[in-house]
Order: sequence, then structure tokens, then C-alpha cells
Amino acid sequence: MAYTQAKDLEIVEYLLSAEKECREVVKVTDQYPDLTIEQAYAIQEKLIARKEQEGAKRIGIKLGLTSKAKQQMMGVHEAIYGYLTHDMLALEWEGIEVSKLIHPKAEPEIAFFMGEDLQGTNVTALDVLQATQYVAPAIEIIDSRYLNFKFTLVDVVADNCSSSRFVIGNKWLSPAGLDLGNLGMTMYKNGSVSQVGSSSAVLGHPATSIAWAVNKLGAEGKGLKKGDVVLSGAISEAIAFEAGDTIQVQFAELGSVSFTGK
Ligand code: OOG
Repeated sequence: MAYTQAKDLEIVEYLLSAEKECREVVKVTDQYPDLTIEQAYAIQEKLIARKEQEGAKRIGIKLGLTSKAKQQMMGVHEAIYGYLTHDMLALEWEGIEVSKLIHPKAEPEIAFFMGEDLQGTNVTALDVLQATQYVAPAIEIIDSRYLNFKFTLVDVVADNCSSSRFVIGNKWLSPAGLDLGNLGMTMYKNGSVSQVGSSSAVLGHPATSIAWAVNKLGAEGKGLKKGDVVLSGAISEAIAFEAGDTIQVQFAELGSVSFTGK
């Protein structure tokens, strides 16, 4: 079927009902193969606006497909961004209710807390670091609404980049004095090492990844606001978990963050 903008709200309801009812759906491009990335971002914006009508508050953004490995896996050359809303924030000590999710996976990330507004189209990694008040260890829980977690770049952008939940550790540090471009990371599942990596996997430096997103937003007249949280992109492969599993991510210098599926 040919895509027209008139379909946007139908696609938004399709994705939101999949999320609410915890069921996988066929990807959007199966029905609209001609959908473009720009149109997918417009759908994402309408999806978040719809959530705002239901009471959600935007609290920042997340980056996706920032590692070369993940880009190669998807056959793409570009990162993606989506929005974080207040109801995605999960608390370490409360656990993640797996029955409310479809097929969740955990990713190790570094969270940035903005100390200043940041907007523009020539923003550099240095600008990002100067506008950052704190960085903290984080785990993003992604939960694609699509069947078997399989999608194209266009599909995943429309689906707000698989965003679902995130957990932030309790050690927040100023980025000054940290070698954020090369922090070692180990992710454990139930006490066994599952993934190892370095923050350099995120486009060479997580602040480079955020600068990319700020410039993309800048081209649309949008930007980051003081107080926003930014998840800078996965450092390794995402790992699936179920109720009863404990995931822990340990960073050099930044400390650790964990949660248990319940
Ligand atoms: C897309 C989102 C991936 C990341 O950091 O790479 C992501 C997905 O794989 O579902 O958040």
C-alpha cells in the first residue's frame, strides 16, 4: 500500500496498542514499504505527542545504533534517536515487571544529565561535555514492538527506537576528569559475565554520539534542555532477560547499576 501522511495516526495507534497490550506486531514497512526515514521521525513525534496527551512528560532523548558493530548488523550507516518519557524511568531497587513488556533486552549505556540547554547544528563533543552536569552508569531496556525484534531503520525510528525503560545508577560524576571515551564496561547476567566492552564503541566517544543527535534535532529547530537526561547509546549487544534474572553493569570509575526482572 502507498503511504500517505493521513496514515500517521493509524500507525501511531497500531504501535501504541502493541505496547499497551504487550504483543508483537508486523513491522510498519510490510504495509508501507515506501515509508522514508523523515516520515518515520514525523510518526515518532506524533507517537510521543499522543503519549503526552495521556500524561507522559518528555525528559530527554536516547541514541540508538551508535556502535559500528550494530550499524553493520543492520546494514546502516546512521545512528537514530528517540524520546525518553518520565514513565520509562525504572528504579534499581524496584525491579522491572517483565509481564508488562513484550520481549525486553538490556543494554549498557552511559547517561548524561544536561546542566545547560544545548541547541545548534554545529555542536561538537566538547560542547556536549561542557553542557553536561553529570554522567552516570545506566541500563536501557529496549522492547521493540515488532515481531521477533526484526525491523528496518525506518520501522525502528517510527517505534521510538524500541524505547521502553531505563535504570540509572546512584553514582553521578562530573564528566571533567573522566576518560569517557574509553571506560571499560562489564555486563553480568545472574553473576556471570555476559558482555565486555568500552565506551569507545559508541561512535568513538559517547559525547560524539550526543553531538550527532543534537545537530539532527537542531536541523528541526529542536534541542536539549537543562535537566534533560540523554542515554548515549549501547556499548555492547543487548541481552534478553526474564523474570528472576539480575542484570548488572559495572563501569571503570563510574560504578555500577543493576536491576532484577520480576
Ligand atoms: C534499536 C535501538 C537500539 C542502541 O543503543 O543501539 C539502541 C534496537 O536494536 O531495538 O537503543
